[in-house]
Amino acid sequence: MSTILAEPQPPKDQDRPPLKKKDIAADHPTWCPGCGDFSVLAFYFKLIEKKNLWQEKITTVAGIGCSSRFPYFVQGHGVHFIHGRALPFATGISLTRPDLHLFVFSGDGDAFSIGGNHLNHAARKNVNLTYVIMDNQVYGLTKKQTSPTSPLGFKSKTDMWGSVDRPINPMKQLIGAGATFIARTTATNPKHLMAAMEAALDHNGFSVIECLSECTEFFAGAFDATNPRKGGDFMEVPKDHDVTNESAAYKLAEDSFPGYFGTFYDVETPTKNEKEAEIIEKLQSKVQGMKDWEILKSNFDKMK
Ligand SMILES: Cc1ncc(C[n+]2csc(CCOP(=O)(O)OP(=O)(O)O)c2C)c(N)n1
Ligand code: SF4
Ligand SMILES: [Mg+2]
Repeated sequence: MSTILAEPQPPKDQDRPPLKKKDIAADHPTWCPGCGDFSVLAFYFKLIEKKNLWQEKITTVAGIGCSSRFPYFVQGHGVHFIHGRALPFATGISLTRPDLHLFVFSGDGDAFSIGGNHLNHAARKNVNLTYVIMDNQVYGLTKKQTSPTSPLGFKSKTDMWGSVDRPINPMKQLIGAGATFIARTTATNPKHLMAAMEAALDHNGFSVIECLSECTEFFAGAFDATNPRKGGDFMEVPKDHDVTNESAAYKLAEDSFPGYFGTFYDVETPTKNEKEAEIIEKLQSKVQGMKDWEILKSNFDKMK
């Protein structure tokens, strides 16, 4: 007599133990000792643990740069894409797989220099993803060139006599671009960094964090002025700041370096994901029951 064996069933979500760091950590990070990027990675792991996210529910995307090595160090789906092009690639993932938590990591060069145009468009379209810009005010991977956030007078391989170009103000740029959640933090303040990452993840839409992350190799001490342990001042966004007021956010961003830390702007508006899903649903109801070739033929007939 034959016995019919039951098909093995995947564990139900409520029976699955939450991931621990050892389940999510992949290769040992290859950053220089003391690099601020270690801290961002550590809090990414903590966030995944805290939010009970499993590997198949997250995707980590990055461009090129020291900071963009991120996906290699995460045991999960990830893409190390072209320099400056992480956001268009991630936009495709976000629109086709709205069930995933999508995180994109970039450096200041990747985000504001070669990828500056993509950043503007992903922000104005309000694509649902979380974007962390690890700003060290220098090109680290390529060994010290001036970046769009390097301060005036910064001596580098591209500006041996000191940079003469005014640096961009990341907060002003992001507000102007139309990002719907904008926060500023630093790798040396773990509690603040974790809170910023959690708030960004909880936001529905394009959430972006500028995280000051020191390059100990090519711009050591760049952020001492933000670190009370180094005699600096960590100035939080005032408690009465209205995060839904764009002009107030812009006013906060006008403060000179080291500036404020916290959430500058946070508003809910429909995402590109929601708007496209609506269009697709409407159109699908019109072609219900039709074969693919019939839909194509009807479209071609309309063009005649
Ligand atoms: C199309 C293209 N142009 C230039 C480069 C060379 N390149 C690699 S990383 C990089 C800049 C890295 O700086 P940043 O984005 O600030 O990252 P960091 O290394 O500082 O974390 C440049 C110019 C490249 N890889 N591809
Ligand atoms: S070069 Fe700078 S940014 Fe790159 S790993 Fe080293 S310390 Fe970090
Ligand atoms: Mg950089």
